[in-house]
Amino acid sequence: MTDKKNKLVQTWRWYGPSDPVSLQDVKQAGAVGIVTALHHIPHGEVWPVADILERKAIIEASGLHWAVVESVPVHEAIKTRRADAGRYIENYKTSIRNLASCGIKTICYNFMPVLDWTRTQLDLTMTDGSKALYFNWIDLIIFDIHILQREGAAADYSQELLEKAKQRHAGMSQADLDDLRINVLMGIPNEKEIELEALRNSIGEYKEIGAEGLRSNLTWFLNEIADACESSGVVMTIHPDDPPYPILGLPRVASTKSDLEHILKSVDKPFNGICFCTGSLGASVSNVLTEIFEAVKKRVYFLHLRNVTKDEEGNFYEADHLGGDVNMYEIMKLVVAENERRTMPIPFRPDHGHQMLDDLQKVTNPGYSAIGRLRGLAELRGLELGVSGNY
Ligand code: CS2
Ligand code: MN
Repeated sequence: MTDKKNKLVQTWRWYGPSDPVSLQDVKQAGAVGIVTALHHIPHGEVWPVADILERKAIIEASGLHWAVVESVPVHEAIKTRRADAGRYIENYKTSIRNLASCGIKTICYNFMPVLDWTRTQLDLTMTDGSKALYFNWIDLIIFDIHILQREGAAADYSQELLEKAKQRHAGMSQADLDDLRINVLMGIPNEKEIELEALRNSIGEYKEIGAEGLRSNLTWFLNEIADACESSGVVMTIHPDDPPYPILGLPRVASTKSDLEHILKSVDKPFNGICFCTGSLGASVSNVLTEIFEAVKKRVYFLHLRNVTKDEEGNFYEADHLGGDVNMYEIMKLVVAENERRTMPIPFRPDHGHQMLDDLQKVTNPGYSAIGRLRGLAELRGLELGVSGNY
């Protein structure tokens, strides 16, 4: 008998056969698990077993395994609990069972209204010449007021920020504004982009629902899928809001320690878990990540380890994995300790990375180029080994 301790499972997000990063690249980066989704299935429709098996076979033919599904998107009808939400719940449950029948049992999802992560710039140049994703409040205000033209938007911002936005806007060309629109609306690669008009309508809908309404819709969703998850052994991991505060008048329910504790308590069953994303949670000036991890760790089934650097205004850019405001060493110590007491080791991925080296000349998915993530994964792997001594 050996008493070998668990190591974290090193994973990599792969967007499927159309991803410019190949499975062989992933192997060379040293990952063993794949995080992927069937992006060709429209949101809300059932994921057929045949499609799941096909994707699984491609992954396994490369000597990798499908570790986590990110994401099975939660349809807007469920988040807003529209009259036809029941149909989408049934479809979601079928997808859960289908995935489980193929042996894929960890699902990541988010409960952010309409938009997945939001950034105002996708190519902020770092001092070393690499490019990072960036969120800037002044640009968001310009988007909100001048591009989206959301009713009552100005009331959400301080006079000081509004004045700065006014000045910056005065110096912007139409091309600058077009870029800003594209950047803000851009999200996860392979996912359909939302039109401004549709976004405006959704914002109106969520205004009625509010944070409390959204919270209870999440509880309802989790209760509805509980049986499907428990009977098939699937765990659900909610990804935190990114950024972790309300934007564009949209409510947020997964941004803070108390949000996450509330989610776990609201449906207090092991299947109801968390994707602990240090980059998303770390973008808030008030989140203390080590405290959040300690509070929710028993139900963390998936980790996104990435870093951010913030300024006093709350703007942030995505920093090197071991270089930003999140003390990754402190986090890793807690993660390693938790992972060692698990029966099943926890999968993690480097989440995003900088566009750098040869990738600067390539067309890449923002945040998802190969080399920056390879660097991130390598640093995190070394950090884990250094912390655990588990060679
Ligand atoms: C991801 C998330 O690319 C990313 O930042 O970490 O946006 C994640 O894919 C979804 O929110 C999960 O549903
Ligand atoms: Mn993440």
